[in-house]
Amino acid sequence: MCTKFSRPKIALVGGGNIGGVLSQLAALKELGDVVMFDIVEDLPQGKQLDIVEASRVDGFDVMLTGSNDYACLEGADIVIVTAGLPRKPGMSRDDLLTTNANIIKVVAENIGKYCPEAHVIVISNPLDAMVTLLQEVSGLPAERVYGQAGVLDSSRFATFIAWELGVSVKDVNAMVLGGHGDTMVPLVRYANVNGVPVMEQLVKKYGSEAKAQEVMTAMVERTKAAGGEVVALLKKGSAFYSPASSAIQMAEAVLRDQKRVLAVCAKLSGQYGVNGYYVGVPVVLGKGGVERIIEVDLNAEEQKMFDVSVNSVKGLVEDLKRLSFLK
Ligand code: TXD
Repeated sequence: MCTKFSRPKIALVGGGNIGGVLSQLAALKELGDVVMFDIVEDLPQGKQLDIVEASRVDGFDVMLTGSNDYACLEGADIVIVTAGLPRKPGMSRDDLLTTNANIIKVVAENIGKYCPEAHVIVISNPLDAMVTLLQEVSGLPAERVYGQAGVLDSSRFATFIAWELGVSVKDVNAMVLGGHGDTMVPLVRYANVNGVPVMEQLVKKYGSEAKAQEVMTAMVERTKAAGGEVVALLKKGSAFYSPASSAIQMAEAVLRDQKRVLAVCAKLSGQYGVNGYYVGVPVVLGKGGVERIIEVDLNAEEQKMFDVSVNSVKGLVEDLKRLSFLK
């Protein structure tokens, strides 16, 4: 049975590794009541019961339920989608395309049927292609369907910078644009520690432009490969704590109308010279969803990297068309 509560309703489609952490974080922040859907019988019910039974200890006052029936999505204010398979060592995100497209298509149909007024945050990989598919099949407007990748990729970049400079990660601002793949674009020129450019600090630290550049390039490359680094260590499955935290930051921005400026996989309509494709860009995220897309001035080199990234997203979308998932 699915109960409709008066608090915001958060629906999680997928009750695996990321789904579990999403539920616990949403509860700890009291963002709303959480219903978790999964096709595996009893799994979402069991996970939700486990998390909610700590409510007295953690002091959260929300309800968590699990279901194997898509009807539980009814009335959701926000849906976070993690359904699908994660990568195994040696796999690229794109290797998941057909398998996860089959799953996302069904998820999208049910979102369109049961909660067409909801916001949807897609996490399933290959991210840019799955968001595109979910939006087209569900029929929800683009400003309410977006993907999580950039918040995590930016956080990874910021973490490496903080470690390198020996400063609090809280003072590091770093952003990663483009698709969620090997072609993502960490914005080196804009990375700063409380306003002071990171490159400037690296040059001071190492006393040479060349060495500073070498250190920065290593951080950029580690950021691009960070998902794979975790996959290789875990052996089974991919990162799940950090993607969950990142999506919860987005959900909070929407539910509490925070107007956060976050790197989000959003549908562009001419910005950055791109029309009709989902790509990671900074947006203002609030109760209207993607309320505004922020256009960062890119120099020729950055624009070139961004275009390469957009082309890889276009390639995945073409594949989805070829496989008849998209029109
Ligand atoms: O930043 C990002 N966007 C990501 C994305 C970072 C890391 C991992 N990312 C991707 O998220 C990953 O490549 C996967 O595609 C998803 C979910 O990762 P998770 O680690 O949570 O995978 P699990 O633990 O395998 O959970 C997936 C759940 C599992 O419980 C399945 O039973 C369920 O999805 N599943 C379904 N749910 C609903 N409907 C259908 N058809 C279905 N099929 C499987």
